[in-house]
Amino acid sequence: MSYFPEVEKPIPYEGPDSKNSLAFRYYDKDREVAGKRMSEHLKFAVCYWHTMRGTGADVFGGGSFVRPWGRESDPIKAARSTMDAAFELFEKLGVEYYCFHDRDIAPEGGSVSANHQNLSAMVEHAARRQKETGVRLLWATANLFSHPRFTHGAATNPDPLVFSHAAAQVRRAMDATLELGGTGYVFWGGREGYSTLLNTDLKQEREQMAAFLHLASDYAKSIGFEGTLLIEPKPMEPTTHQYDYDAATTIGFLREFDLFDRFKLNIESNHATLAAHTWEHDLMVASIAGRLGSLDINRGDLNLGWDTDQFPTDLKSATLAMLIVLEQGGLGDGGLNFDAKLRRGSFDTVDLFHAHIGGMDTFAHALLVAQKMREDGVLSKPLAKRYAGFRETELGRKILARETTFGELEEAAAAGGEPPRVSGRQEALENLVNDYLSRNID
Ligand code: XUL
Ligand code: CO
Repeated sequence: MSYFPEVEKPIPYEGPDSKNSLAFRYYDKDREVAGKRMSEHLKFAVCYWHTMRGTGADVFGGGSFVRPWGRESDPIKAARSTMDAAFELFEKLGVEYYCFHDRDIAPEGGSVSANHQNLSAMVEHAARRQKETGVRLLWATANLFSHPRFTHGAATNPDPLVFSHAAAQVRRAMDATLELGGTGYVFWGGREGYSTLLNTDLKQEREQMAAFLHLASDYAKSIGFEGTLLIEPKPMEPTTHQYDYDAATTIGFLREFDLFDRFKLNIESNHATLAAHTWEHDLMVASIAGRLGSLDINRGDLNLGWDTDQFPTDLKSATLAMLIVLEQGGLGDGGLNFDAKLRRGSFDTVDLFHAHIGGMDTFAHALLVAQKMREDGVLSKPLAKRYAGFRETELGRKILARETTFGELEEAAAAGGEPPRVSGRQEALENLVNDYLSRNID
């Protein structure tokens, strides 16, 4: 049976002038860009939770989506039809990866062993579908936030028994990732934070979180998982304050608890904006520390203060992101996971296609613009010029090498006199970026 009869064949590439809403304008997977195929630069992953399990529910009302999958009363049968629909969607979209939480693909069983059994059954089903289609697992994760036992946190819960349940879940989710050939494993600390400091031992909760991450990384090593372990920062929601607030905070935490070499970061656009940063800010902070591993692509709404998880359509933001990704030589094991959901009013299954096509085209277009900007040195040339003093003068080199003293610098200041005033040319650079964004790319 087909779950998406409205899309008969895989979405074709038709070029920028196409008027077909079910075609790509920019995503031409085999096109070579900077020595790699577009699909290698852009390892898109469909996100199982929003795309397959999303209902359109919001805080004011229940689901508005009626899906032809997952309707069977037997939970495992429902999970199977959901997975069959998922793989049909992946193939028709031409997306080569997917991401899931354990509970997205397998239902709660009511006990540790029943949960494990359900997950194993669904991993077996997924392995079959992966083999048939060639679609691969980008990363998996454990849902440590929906079950009521995690109300006060998982690893940072005041009860060690809850900590143990979280460990049991992550253990099996890691086993599943390994079995399915996943190249990453993500930790998003949805409830690892507090709602009030009045009842929170902040010092201990951070220590618990570090202990959990050490245990998880040791376990990954013990089973021979060679993929990347990723932490996904977010400042708040559902907690008032989440410990992995943003890239800088998370990197500081990793250094403080001797975890720096074991984890990279998965940076989500809407999480960065919730932290009052631009996405490129958090990407840059992660990248310069050598810790940028993967991207969750979506966008927020500037008029709303929450995680709206809209599909990414902002070419400028995507281009600035791709500049950073290209500069660090790609994402390695990582990819671009659509952590994005349809609006409540977009309830047709074909809306899923429009949404993903738009997102893929946005990043494909962005990749082309970013590469062109790099070739032309649009930002790198003025940047090199702006900091030339630190590279090209004895004074600058000695400061960076920490081979000078305040005494010596006072002498340099007195001898050099008043420094020349140099404009930052912000507006000119903004205009240049706009110029590249609006050019025809061929
Ligand atoms: C929530 C969020 C998560 C993680 C995976 O805001 O982004 O879905 O990506 O747990
Ligand atoms: Co996310």
